[in-house]
Amino acid sequence: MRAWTSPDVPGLAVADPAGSVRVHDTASGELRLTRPGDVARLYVCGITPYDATHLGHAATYVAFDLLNRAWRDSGHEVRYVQNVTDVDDPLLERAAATGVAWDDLAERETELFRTDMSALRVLAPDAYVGAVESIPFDVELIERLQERGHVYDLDGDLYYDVHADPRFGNVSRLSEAQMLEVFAERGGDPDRPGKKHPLDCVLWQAERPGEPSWKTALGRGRPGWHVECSSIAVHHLGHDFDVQGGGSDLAFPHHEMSAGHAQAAYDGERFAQAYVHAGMVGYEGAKMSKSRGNLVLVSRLREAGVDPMVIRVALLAHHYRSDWEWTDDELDTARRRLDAWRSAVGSASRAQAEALVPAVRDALAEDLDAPAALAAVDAWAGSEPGDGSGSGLVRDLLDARLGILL
Ligand code: 5CA
Ligand code: ZN
Repeated sequence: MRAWTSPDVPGLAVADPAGSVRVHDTASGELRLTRPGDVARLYVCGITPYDATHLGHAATYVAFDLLNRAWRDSGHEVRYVQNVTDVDDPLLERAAATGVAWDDLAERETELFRTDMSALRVLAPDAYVGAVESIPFDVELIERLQERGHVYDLDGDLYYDVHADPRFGNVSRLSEAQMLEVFAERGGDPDRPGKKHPLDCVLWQAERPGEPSWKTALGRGRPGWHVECSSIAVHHLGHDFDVQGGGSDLAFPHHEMSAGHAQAAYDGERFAQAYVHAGMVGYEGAKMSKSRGNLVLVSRLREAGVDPMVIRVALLAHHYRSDWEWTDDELDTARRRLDAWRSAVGSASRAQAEALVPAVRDALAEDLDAPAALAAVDAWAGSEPGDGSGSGLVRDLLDARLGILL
């Protein structure tokens, strides 16, 4: 599927001597030094395109954009893969409820997402992959699971035996009791009669009347949600890639199951080295979510004339891992900040710029601490004006590392 066009990223005239990034890994509960090989490999779970991009989505994609930019600035080539869940229950339900064809809805909202990501200067993935176009890879992975005896049939639907992967539970580090508390609200069906274990999840759903289906070696049907990300990641990145990312609501069941499928199908080969999760953005007292409808949409703000760089600064003002609540004064604060930077940049001295470079890099190297990076930029903007010899470097730094165009 077509991605969006990436903005250019300026190379910084000052090399990054440290060149390493530590991120919080949910699976170990610790900060982990990422040690990408020649190519850093990143998978970030993409949208389910049944409604427009809200600020929670945007915050998550901006967070992983910081990681992408940090790796690139420190000399790594990055291979970035993102999916689009362009067929799944919530999309089909919304399409039916609004009388729109499911594929038209998916295409329309995916296109809006592309426009929003471009406006926010989020670097595009190298492979932007739809669930529908990946069905042959899902089938291949499910067949491997079948050959290893990890799949059972329930009235034509294929279920995954959740204990097939001995490392089950290691991603989210939840007890099975805790898993059961959230499984149903996150797409699971713990109470379906006939399942061998309540946490088993569907790999392949047989054709239902009125729903789209595809004819495959598994029969007519459509893939379950988790296998989509297992097969796309394995196909486009291989096993043991550097970072699997998404919002914290994906740690369980989605990332746990995706990892389990890929590990069980490939005889225990590790799926990803680290699992990184962004906190949830709330609004009006609850997690911002398409299903609840308490949304602040990026596209609405843009239509109202808000500078996308103001939105980006507002998002970066919160550490990616924290849960936080959007309030209407976020934009004013961000606008004042950006105005101060824009009026100071013309008079940055070379010495000030050279001091700001490591301050921003060091903040981001330590678990993508954007608020600390922004505080360093504020401190520079509030210092004595210089001769303007450093303005190019400051502009490049904010552009390359923070995605902010002054
Ligand atoms: N298509 C699946 C992933 S394969 C999906 O979760 N789609 S989504 O549209 O529901 O969410 C897209 C991304 O935004 C996910 O990483 C999700 O964790 C994140 N996200 C959703 N709501 C919020 C929120 N309120 N705050 C922060 N991130 C969020
Ligand atoms: Zn996913």
